[in-house]
Amino acid sequence: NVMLSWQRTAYHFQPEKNWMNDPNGPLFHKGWYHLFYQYNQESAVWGNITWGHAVSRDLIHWLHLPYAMVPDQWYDVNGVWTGSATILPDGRIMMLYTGDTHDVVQVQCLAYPADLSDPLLLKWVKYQNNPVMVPPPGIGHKDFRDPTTAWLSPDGDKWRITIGSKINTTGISLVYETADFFKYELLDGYLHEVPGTGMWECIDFYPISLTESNGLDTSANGQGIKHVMKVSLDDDKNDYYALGTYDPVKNKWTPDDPELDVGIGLRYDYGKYYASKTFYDQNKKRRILWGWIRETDAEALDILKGWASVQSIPRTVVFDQKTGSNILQWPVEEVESLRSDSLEFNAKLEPGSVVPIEVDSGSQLDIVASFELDKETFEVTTEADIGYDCPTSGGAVNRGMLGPFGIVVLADENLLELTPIYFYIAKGPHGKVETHFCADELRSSVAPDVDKIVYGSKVPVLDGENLTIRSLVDHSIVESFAQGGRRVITSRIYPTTAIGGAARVFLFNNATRASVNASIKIWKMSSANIRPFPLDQL
Ligand code: DQQ
Repeated sequence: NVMLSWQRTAYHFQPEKNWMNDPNGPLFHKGWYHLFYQYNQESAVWGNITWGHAVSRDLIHWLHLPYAMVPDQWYDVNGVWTGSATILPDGRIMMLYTGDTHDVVQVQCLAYPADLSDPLLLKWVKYQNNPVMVPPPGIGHKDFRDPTTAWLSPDGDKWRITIGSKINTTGISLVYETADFFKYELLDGYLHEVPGTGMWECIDFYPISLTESNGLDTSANGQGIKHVMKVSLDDDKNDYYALGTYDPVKNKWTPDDPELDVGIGLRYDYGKYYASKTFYDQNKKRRILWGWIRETDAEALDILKGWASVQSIPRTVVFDQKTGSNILQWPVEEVESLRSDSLEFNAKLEPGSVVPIEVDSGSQLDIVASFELDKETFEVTTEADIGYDCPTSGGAVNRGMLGPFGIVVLADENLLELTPIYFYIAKGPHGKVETHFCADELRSSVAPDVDKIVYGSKVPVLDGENLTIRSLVDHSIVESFAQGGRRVITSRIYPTTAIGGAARVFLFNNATRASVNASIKIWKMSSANIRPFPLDQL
C-alpha cells in the first residue's frame, strides 16, 4: 500500500478515501465555490451513491464538508445521482438531481439549501413532493437521468432544463419547462438527437460568446452567441461536444457542422475525462468546466489503495475566435498561484535527440513548451509522410519525417517509465499537412493491469503559429493542452519508479528529418491545501 500512496495527487481535488465519480452542481455562493460529487461512503468502487461536498475560495484549496445528500428516501435510496444547480434571480438555489428509486427507476428530484445565509450551504432539504419528474411514456426507466442547469424560456417567465435519454440507439435530449421548479411540463420534440450515439448521460448546454472573452450566464442568447451542447456517451465513456445555434421558439439546437455533430465529432478531452459539467461563475464572469478523471487500472488495485478517481483542474471555456470551429479550455488562472521556482531552457532539437531538463520535483510541475520547425525543415513540410493517427500509429517510438517531437514527463532516469506528450506532422488523406497531438502511455508504467494506450487527435494550427503544449503534472495525472486549449488530453497513469523527486522531464525529437527549435518553461507546483472538516464543527 505504501507503494501506491504516492499516486495521490497534490493539487487535484480528491476525497480522503473511497470512490468518487461525476462532479455535481458546481456553484459560487457568498464568496465560496461549492463542488458536490458522486461518492461511495463505503468503498473504492462505484455504489451507494451519496453527494460529497467541498468548498473553496479559489478553486484550488479545498475544505471537505459533511455529505450534502445521502440515499435515504424511497426515490433516491439506490443512489443520489448526478445533478445541477440553478441560481434564481432572487438568490434561491434549486438543485435538481436524479434519484434511483427503491425499484430502480430513474426520477428527477429537487433539493435546496435549508439556510441561504450559510455561505457553506451545509444543510440540504429534499423537496417533500419528490420526485418532480418521472420517465415519460416511451422512455426506459433506466434511461432518464442527469438534469442540467435551467435557462430562462424566451418569454422569461419559465425555466427550461434538458435531460438525456435514448430511443433504441438514438441519443436524445428531452426538454422540460417549469415556472417554480416544483411542477414540470415535457415540451414536444427533442432539443437534439443523434442516431447511433446511444444513451446521453450528463448533458451540458450553455451559451458561449463569439466576441467576448468572458463567460455567459446560462440564460443568455441572441446576437453573437452560439450554444455548446455536450453529451457523455455511456457506450464509450467519453465527453463529446459541438458548437451550434439554439432556437428557443422551436426548442431546437442545430450543430454548425452536421459532420461534427455532438457525439460523433469533437471531444472535450482525448484522454480520460467524463461526466463533465460547466457552471457560470458570476464572481469572475467566466464559464468553468469540471470533469471526472477515471481510473485506468484494475478494480482490485483501487480497493487495495483505498480510493478511486480525481477531479480535473477546473478549466475556463471560451470560443476559439481564431479557428471559429472549437472551444478553448484552459486551467483556471488560480492554479498559477501554486507556481514557484521557474526555469527556462531553449534548444535546437536535431533529429533523434533526447535532452534532459534538470528539475528537482518532477512529479509536481506546470510546463509550457513551444516548438517551431527549423526554417530549413519548414521548407520540406510538403514532403511529410502520409497518414497518422495517434491511437493507432505506434506512439513516440514510431519515427517519421516530421515527428514525433515534444516533452517527456514522469520519466525515470533510465527511461524505463515515461510519458511522451508530442506533436506529429503528417499529410492527411487529401495531401494536406496536418498536426496531431498525442499522449503515449504505452510505457507510462511497468505495472501490469493498467491501461496502456496512445491518446490524441488532430489539432488545428494556423499559419505562423508555433506548436505549444501546456502540461500540468501531478504525480499520477497529466493534463495537457495543445494550441492554447484547442485540444486536451488527460492522462491517468501509474508510474512505479518515476515518482516523487525521482520523476524527470525531457525534451525529445524523434523525427528523422525535422529539426525543431524548442523552448520550455517549467514551474514547480506547491501542494494545494485540501483539509478535512473540523470534527468539532459537526
Ligand atoms: N454517473 C451517475 C449518473 C450518470 C453517471 C451515477 C455518469 O447520474 O449518468 O453515479 O458517470
